[in-house]
Amino acid sequence: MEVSVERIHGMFQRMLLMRAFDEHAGDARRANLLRGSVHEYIGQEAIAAGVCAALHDRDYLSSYHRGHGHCIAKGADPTAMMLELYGKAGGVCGGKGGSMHVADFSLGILGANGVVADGVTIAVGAAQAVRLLGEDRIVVAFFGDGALNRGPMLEALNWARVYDLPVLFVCEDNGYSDRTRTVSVTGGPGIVARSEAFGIRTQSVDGNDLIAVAHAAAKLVAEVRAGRGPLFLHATTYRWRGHLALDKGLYRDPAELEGHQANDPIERVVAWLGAHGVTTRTIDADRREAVAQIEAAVAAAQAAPLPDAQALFTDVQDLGAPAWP
Ligand SMILES: Cc1ncc(C[n+]2csc(CCOP(=O)(O)OP(=O)(O)O)c2C)c(N)n1
Ligand SMILES: [Mg+2]
Repeated sequence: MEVSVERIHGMFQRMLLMRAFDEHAGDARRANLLRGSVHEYIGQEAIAAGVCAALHDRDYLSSYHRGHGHCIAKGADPTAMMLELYGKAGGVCGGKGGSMHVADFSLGILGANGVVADGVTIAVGAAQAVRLLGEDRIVVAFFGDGALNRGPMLEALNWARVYDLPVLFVCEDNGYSDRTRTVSVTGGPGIVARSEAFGIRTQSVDGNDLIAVAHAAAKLVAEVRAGRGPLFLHATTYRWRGHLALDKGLYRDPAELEGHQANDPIERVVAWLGAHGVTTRTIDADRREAVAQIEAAVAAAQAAPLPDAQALFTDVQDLGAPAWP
């Protein structure tokens, strides 16, 4: 299944937006301009871009704590996301969710999630609903390598297989679970063996190679759409920043990071696009456009008002009387 140069170019533009968004988000958190946790996606952009390009607007997506890239890749508005990170009115969740809860139900984005592996159970629940309602959509669950060591993840894999649900599981294997090397806390032969143990066909891909991810995802998504799910994509990658914005990453060898930075997924696409007739001038314009778009998003977020105090009582689970007078 060939993916056109034009489509790869579009995915590349989304990757530039993700990079610019998280460069700002991380810096803003370190400068205490934002509250809460911010987990940067820098270095992993090819996975979200390649997978989401295979999805339709009506397809569902669930994410995890490193969730900004998935939302941008699925088409969420970076300005509404930035407003959310700044806790402002007009944010995708009304400014009440922050980085770890970015969501946009109108685009099928069921949300980032701060509880490791729990987004995967939400994805499987959504897939069960799709099946029960006879709807024509599929679900993609993004999660990290650390999620494979939590019970809910294993229950989700099992349930999806038992009911043959239309889910594509996408593991972004960056080698770390918080500040721990995942391999040092994982029993058995590894992630692929684990998903395959549930009878779920699994494909591995270099997650820093957009072209490879896009081709693998196009094929797997088409199979899930045709009713051959659930399937599993294992994408190897590396995160450039600390686990979260305030983590300086002192537990890892700087040479390890430098080695991975030389394997920048964005620069790899630049080389590929160049070899396929896209000019340096066009690429430079793309880079400027992404930065300008994020700068405009930041300016809008900084200028926007905080939510109205009454908003404290909306969108919360208990719709009864306020807990205090
Ligand atoms: C149930 C649960 N346990 C522990 C944590 C703390 N925690 C946050 S992220 C993380 C590691 C996640 O690693 P991985 O899934 O590989 O994602 P990555 O951060 O590498 O992208 C942990 C242990 C949590 N958020 N939820
Ligand atoms: Mg990880």
